[in-house]
Amino acid sequence: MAHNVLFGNIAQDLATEELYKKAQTENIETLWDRKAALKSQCGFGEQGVCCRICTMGPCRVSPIPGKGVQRGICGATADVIASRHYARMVAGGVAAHSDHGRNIAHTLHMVSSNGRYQVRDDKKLLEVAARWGVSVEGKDINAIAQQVAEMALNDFGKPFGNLTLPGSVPDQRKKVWEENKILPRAIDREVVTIMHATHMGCTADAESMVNLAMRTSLTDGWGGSFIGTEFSDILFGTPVPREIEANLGVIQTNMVNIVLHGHEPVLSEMIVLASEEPEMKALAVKAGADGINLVGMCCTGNEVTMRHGVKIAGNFHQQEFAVLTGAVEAVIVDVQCIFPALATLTQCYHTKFITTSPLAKITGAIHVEFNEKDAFESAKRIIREAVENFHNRKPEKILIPQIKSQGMVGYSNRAIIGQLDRVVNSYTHKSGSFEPLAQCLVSGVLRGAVGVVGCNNPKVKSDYGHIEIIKKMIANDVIVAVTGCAAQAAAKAGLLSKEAVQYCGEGLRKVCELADIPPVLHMGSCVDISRILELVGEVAKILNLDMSELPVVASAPEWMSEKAVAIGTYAVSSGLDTFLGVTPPVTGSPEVTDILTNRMENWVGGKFYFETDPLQAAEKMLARIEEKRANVEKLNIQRMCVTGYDELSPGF
Ligand code: XCC
Ligand code: SF4
Repeated sequence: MAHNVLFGNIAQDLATEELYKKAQTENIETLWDRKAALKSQCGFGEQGVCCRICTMGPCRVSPIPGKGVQRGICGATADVIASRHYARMVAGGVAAHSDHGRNIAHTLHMVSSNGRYQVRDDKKLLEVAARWGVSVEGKDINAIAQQVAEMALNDFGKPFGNLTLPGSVPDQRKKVWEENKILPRAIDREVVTIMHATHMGCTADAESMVNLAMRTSLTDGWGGSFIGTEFSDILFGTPVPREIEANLGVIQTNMVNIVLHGHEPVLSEMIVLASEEPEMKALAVKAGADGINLVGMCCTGNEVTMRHGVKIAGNFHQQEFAVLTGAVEAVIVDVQCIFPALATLTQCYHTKFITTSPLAKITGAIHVEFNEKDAFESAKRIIREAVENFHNRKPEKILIPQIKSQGMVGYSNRAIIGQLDRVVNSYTHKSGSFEPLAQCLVSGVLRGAVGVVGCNNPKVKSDYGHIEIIKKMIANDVIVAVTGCAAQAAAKAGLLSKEAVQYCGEGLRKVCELADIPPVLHMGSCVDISRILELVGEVAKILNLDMSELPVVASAPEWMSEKAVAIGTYAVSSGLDTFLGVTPPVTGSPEVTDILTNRMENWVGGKFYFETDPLQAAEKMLARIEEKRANVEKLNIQRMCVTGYDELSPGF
């Protein structure tokens, strides 16, 4: 295997760089080597102009007018081909997020007072029950939970009517959706509609194709993902702020190290519970270790760090590097974002690679199926596999980079409101709302807000895009919410710590000090972008504006997955400009490019920006935020006596 990627060029964080060197010495292949081996990637694929929808093809058409083949065998143009491909990416992403949500709903349906799955957040359940119109009078908490779960499960495939939308969607936004015919119907129905419309011989009009994709994407953000987040909070607790550590340095020499990787909290929650059992600890000690050290990766990592403070080993690009430490007894995965490469890589070490979901079996992995009905026993079985593996370690192969950072996680919306309330005089300020935040935006103390989300992608040096953009935002008084692998990049860079106020502009620094928050708020996993939607929707409602009028934008600097395309599309459809640091495969179609980066704004008030240079992207984001500030600055909000925030809102 050729290792022709230069040291210093693969990742922003030094732990990964250190382990990449180890990989080179041991002649172990990583994603970077496989990327280099591909040499140049397929230009047709990259521009979205290769169609394989029927077997008359594959047809690759030329993106250059008048040059090369202009149409597929059926006559489909580059615009048709690229738009269909884009819509299928959206459908793939929506399916993944929403099926995750569905699984959580099924788990909620299993709650009982003496079982392993219980209602942990009654308050949240009652709020959610109200939204689904479930009457709670005289009902036992488990019965309410089951009925809520049933309502939600039925929403996935209901034959008539529209998605049950959360109350946070402003009326103005609903109107925009109605006018554009993108008010979503049932979740599964929209995904199926895309699969149908993109079938050979259906939609052959780019505008109409993108329109269908927009409607479908909304079932993710405001449907499947929303359900995923809310029901996880009911089942496992709504996150509260807590301090954590992040980066590969959280792996410990003298412990049984278990990496939890994937997305759904259903299994990982049980593993956390089971690992705390004295019986499991004793087993680890008997095996010669000091105990069990759970560490998280990707979104499963985000779920358990938000609720239990489980340390973050790293994000998407670090999954192989965790194994390369030689000190990981088991990588336990559920679904999504799992490299099949782990199967061969783990064979070079003592590490067990354990798949648990029938949806994500991987050749070469050990499959220990996780069964919710016997969740705790399944979890213990899986932990036992790891503990029994401890004695197989090869000390000469161990290298744990001593690199980690501290930071805060756990900023659910309830937690954010709690922080805001701490400094507010409760007799005038409606406590329990985002009002102070809205005020800070209006006064200009905060210039705006941005959600930085998404993956790593070897087209970008790992974490470089995330970190440059976040730093530029906070320096300019723009508060940042992060989720997914972007959140973990921020954690590793120390940007989730309260000390990160040193990088902030004056206004943001004051807000953070008063509310006792870091300038970059870890709001969870990628399905938890629903928390960001909820926050933006609620702030818009307070100001009686549409979401598209707020100085708020979204950014996915290093995205790679179909889920990210779904997210970007629902963010734009919700009115938020979305800056993509990796160009989506549509540029072979002048029309689709124009729709995404231009026409969409006329439809829904937001659009995509393709900008691969993070510094340029940051400039454009700030310019757009300043432009949108005009909408909030003209608001003549009655001055509210808000102690603490007073000095921040001198204009009121
Ligand atoms: Fe996966 Fe959610 Fe992307 Fe990370 S950020 S690589 S999708 S784990 Ni969602
Ligand atoms: Fe080619 Fe048309 Fe078939 Fe696509 S649908 S593979 S463009 S013939």
